[in-house]
Amino acid sequence: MRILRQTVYVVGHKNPDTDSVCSALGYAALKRGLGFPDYFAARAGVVGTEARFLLRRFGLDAPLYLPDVKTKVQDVMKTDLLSVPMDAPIKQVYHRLQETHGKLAVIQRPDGSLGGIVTNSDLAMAFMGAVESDQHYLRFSLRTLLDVMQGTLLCGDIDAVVSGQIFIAAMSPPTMKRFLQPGAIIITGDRTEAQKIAAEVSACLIITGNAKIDPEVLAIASQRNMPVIVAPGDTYMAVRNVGLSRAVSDVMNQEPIVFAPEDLLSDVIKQTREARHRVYPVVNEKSRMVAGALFRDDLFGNSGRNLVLVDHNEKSQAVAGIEEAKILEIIDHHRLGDIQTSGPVLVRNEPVGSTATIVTKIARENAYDLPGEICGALLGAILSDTLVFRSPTCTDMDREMANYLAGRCGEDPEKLGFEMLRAGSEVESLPADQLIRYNLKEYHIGGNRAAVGQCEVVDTSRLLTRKDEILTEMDALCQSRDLAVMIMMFTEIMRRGTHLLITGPEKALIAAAFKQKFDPEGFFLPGVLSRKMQIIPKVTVALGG
Ligand SMILES: [Mn+2]
Repeated sequence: MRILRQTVYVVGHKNPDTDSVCSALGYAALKRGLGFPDYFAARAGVVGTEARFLLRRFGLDAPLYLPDVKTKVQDVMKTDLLSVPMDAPIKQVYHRLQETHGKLAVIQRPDGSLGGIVTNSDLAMAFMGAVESDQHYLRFSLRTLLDVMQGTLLCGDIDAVVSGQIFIAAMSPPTMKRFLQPGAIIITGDRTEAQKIAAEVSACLIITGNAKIDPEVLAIASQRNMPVIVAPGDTYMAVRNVGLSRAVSDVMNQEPIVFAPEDLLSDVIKQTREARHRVYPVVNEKSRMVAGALFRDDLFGNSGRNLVLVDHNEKSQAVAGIEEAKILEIIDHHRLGDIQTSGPVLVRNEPVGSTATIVTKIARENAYDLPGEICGALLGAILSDTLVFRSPTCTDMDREMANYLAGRCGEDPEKLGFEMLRAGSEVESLPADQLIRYNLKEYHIGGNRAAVGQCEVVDTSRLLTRKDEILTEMDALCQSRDLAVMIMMFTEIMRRGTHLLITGPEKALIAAAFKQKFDPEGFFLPGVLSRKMQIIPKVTVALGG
């Protein structure tokens, strides 16, 4: 799909959990249903097994994968370009540029690849060059010349390409003989003597004013297979038209600076600081086909991609390149973090158990009936975030919206919830490096960085047999991301508690926050199920945020 500027992406956080995936789908569907066709669900990472189960169950496609939202050349380039073949006469190119109010013509080779570009100023320069030079050497295709001059070919091969010095036979025959070089292109009127000299030595004879040609002259020319053209208009017009019949490839810029559609706009701005051309062609890297053109005016002042953030509001959790994007709305149920916007934003943040609850609420406020399959996905998201209504984050509002959605999609919440959690617990078999990143969120607290991962598991003790391997990966992540602390939560819904593993320079501080002495084995916290409500506030206090 081609990415259009007006498209609005509804996107959840990195390492998207079920709520992020389904709320994005739900809110995009709601917006489209309310008459905004440009809203599309996106995701900043891989869909987890739990969300995959829901998508399969309700026959939904995963949101569009959006690894970053940095502005690319394809977001701002123009695609309605004038493109002409290599042999188009410059007269035609000039007229088409005027008609289309264009500033640029793209010259395409027969295979569609870029031959070069021509701007209005290139055309002007070509003329000035011709005026200022004392060499009047030209090359053109006979077919093109006839077309431009509206002339008639009396003899010669129409497919020929003619080249030579332009010579106006205005002088008397003896003077003409003195100046004329063999192989010239001669333009003259109804002057039989001059025509005759031309037929003997020149490369091409152009007779103006639709004048008659002497049969003897034509016989000589035919014998030499030399092109003879009769054209309307006076000699001045003929001379101009010969100049305008030149192929555009003769005057084009053959080696313009080009960019690819995927190039980052920020890189382009850096690279063009010196060159400062008015326009750059955009060419597909593989096919070499012309995709568009980037005008200097397009480089600046664009507001980036349009986003609605769901299920997060912190920069560290947002899709890469968020600083270049334009945030239109935030719909979330987490603490307010550090995101800054350039303009006012609609923010809807409610202390409920899931973003899907808020999305459902907005749909009902607008009296809009979400499609059944979207209701199923939103129900799954509420069940996932509230651990089937058992998390302390679960509110009456979550239950109310879940019951409404269950009625609309015909599912039993408890049954769907546990089926989904079972499908999601495949996470236990992931390699340790993937396991810790599976549902990981990063926080900037005070001047510190902290990361907290959470996995819902069926049997914590079985997973803890891999503790050493998991701690090694956690340590490595601490190092590479310069984290003050990294916490893994292994939440067991049946036992209604969470086992914590902690690494990082501030691990003892975090253990103390939970009234524990640090132990590499970690510790089990009965009743703790929620990262947001039961872990993050303590981490925030401990790290002095
Ligand atoms: Mn959520």
